[in-house]
Amino acid sequence: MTDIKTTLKALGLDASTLQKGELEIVTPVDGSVIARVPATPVGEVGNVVARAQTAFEAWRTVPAPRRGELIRLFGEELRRHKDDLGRLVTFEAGKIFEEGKGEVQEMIDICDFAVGLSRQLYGLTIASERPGHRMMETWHPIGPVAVISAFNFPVAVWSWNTALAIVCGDPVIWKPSEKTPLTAFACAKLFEQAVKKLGDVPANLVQVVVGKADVGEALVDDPRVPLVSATGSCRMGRAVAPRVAARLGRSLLELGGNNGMIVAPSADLDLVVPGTVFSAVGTAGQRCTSLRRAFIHEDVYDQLVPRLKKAYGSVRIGSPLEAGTLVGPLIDGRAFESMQAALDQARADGGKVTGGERALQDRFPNAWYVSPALVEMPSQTEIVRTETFAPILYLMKYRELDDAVARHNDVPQGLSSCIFTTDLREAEAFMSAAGSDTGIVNVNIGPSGAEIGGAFGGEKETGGGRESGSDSWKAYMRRATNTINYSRELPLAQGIKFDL
Ligand code: UN1
Repeated sequence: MTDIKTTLKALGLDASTLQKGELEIVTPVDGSVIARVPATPVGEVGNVVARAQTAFEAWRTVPAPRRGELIRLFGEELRRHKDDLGRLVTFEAGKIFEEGKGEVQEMIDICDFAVGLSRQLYGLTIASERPGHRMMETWHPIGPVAVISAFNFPVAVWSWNTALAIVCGDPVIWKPSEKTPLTAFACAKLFEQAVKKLGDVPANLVQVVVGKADVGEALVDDPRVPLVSATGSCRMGRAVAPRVAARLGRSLLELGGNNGMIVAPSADLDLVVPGTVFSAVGTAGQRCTSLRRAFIHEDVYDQLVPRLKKAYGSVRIGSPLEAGTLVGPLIDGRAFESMQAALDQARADGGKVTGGERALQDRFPNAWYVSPALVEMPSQTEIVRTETFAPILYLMKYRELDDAVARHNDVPQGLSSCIFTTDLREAEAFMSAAGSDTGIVNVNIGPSGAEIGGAFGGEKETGGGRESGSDSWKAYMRRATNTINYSRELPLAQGIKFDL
């Protein structure tokens, strides 16, 4: 398998220049240090924003379809480098190569979407109540957008934001997770290639800042950044949102999930088993959309649970760089500790744990591989209501659908959910106003692995933001309502007379 140096080189990065900074980049694959990256000095953030502001002033007047052309070229770079970037995601975030490539495919897809969108930034024409008047709305670029992204989707989530922001006329300042700056540098390089190919593009449309919370805070507090799009934990969102709100800026939050599944008596268990395994153990349970809670009807519980245990037993845990591996490592030792703490608490609450132990310790003493855990819970205790970023699936029984939906919704988070049923009434009830309260609600597929075409995000502590497809682009623009008088009179709205 190609090594890290070759991968970096293929992406236009020189490994030897990435050895001097204070931030140690550790690959979760084997726990070794693969780079040392300098943090952006906090005092430099203001200059970065100023450069983005200058770029904005030029970019906002470039016709949107031409802005789309830049994203089309960026998509071509991504197609060309899909394997290299996918592999770098594997090195840096530890997800299996197949999923690393999937992440890059997600970037390519959003680029295609954004190119089409660049000719469809439509506003409405609205009937005016006044004679000889016309009303319409126009969408304009809003300004520099800060994108704060998480380690688990180090490139795709950034690209959802960036592809849209760029066609909407906004430069991007990207603060990647301090665990995954290399993929950010690689994306910025590929973007630069597209800029060069198009030509006559303002500098600094995409800038990367690296660092810990202090760098993020400087960015978040800057009033020249009208929109902060942040993906990560609820804790991070709670730190970011009030700061942006204090300066009356906009934030777009995509925070934690605690995604549930209902397995109804009519469910096709041949779909439930693989659907569950992919969404609960894929990405080692480190997706914000990972399946964490299953409510299984008591009539099928005893059939399904042994099948799940069997499937879990056959899942191959190993280096994410090796073909055939389905479960790679956790991001770090802290993730392992919080997984173990959650399992201990679940046991104390009466849960029966299968799996969850450390794996491959001999081969990778400095990395954190685990066997995914199934936990049969007597009820939805506090630990089940908590998002633990690890492959833990809590299994619970239900009798009445209404009760299962109520328990499903009885968590602070509201990102994604699903029901497996072949009963139309149950499926519709789950998707109805009185059904699941999450932003993504699926039928007969798991809660993870969304396509880019839909709006992505969720309610409650998930933060309410929507990114990616549908009309999410509107978050990246400002809306102007225009009223045009083409008559020779000046009638006032609401019929007000104001005669001079
Ligand atoms: C995330 O984990 O932050 O729906 C994003 C999914 C992916 C994106 C997950 N398309 O699972």
